[in-house]
Amino acid sequence: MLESATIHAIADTVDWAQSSASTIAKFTDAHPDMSIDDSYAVQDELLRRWEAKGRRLAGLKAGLTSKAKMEQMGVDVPSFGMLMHDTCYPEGSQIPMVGLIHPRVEAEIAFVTKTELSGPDVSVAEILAATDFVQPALEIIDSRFEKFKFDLVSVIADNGSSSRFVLGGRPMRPEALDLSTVGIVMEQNGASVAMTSSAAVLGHPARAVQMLVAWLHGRGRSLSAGSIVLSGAATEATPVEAGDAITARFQDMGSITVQFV
Ligand code: 0L1
Ligand code: MG
Repeated sequence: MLESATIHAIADTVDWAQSSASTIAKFTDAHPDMSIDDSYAVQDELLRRWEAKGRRLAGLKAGLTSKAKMEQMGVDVPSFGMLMHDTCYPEGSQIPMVGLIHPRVEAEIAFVTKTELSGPDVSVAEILAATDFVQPALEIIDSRFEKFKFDLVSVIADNGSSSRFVLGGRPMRPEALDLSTVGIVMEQNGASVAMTSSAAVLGHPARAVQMLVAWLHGRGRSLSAGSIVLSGAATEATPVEAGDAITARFQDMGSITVQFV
């Protein structure tokens, strides 16, 4: 593990880069021995600082949970990150480009839990029973690393590129649909840019929640009731610019539109 002073210094850099929309070099350039555990220690330090400033944790994100995303980013295991309450935008929002560097949009299925989930091996059935509702979501990711190039250790320290997220469409009870076969189409300015099925997320997006709960268990934690969980993008992320309108249509679950201004 890196020394605590180094974890704090990396958290300083991430916090500054995120709040000033500035790019930084990968952390592994300066710290080649940095580990994934170090990166999650950076996330813990970021959360400590953010909560001290009054920011609230709304939930957690699983990232890199589809083959398309893993191939796009050149990694082979998922990442987990924090969703802060003040980064949630309502459906139909105009999302300012100010404060963003080179954002990309992902269409995801969100889970909102109603009971606590804990343990090393919760089943998909247990995840669904603990889910209050599932809902279409957009995640706007924005890597703080130059040219969106990083390794797994660095991107986890950057809170998994978390930047903004939007919940919309139709909240549904999970048993009201087959979550493993939800068709998803993403449009940019009216043209289709991605078309996929929720199956691309580990065969069933609840498996991303399952992995998240197991990972939390390994850290002596649980997923509390009332958490929002983004299960990860089923497609590659779509780069956006000011003026772009993005609509994601989810079979039987409605659609979400946002505009970047
Ligand atoms: O939510 C995601 O899938 C992003 C995880 C981090 C990697 C990236 O920035 O694409
Ligand atoms: Mg995502």
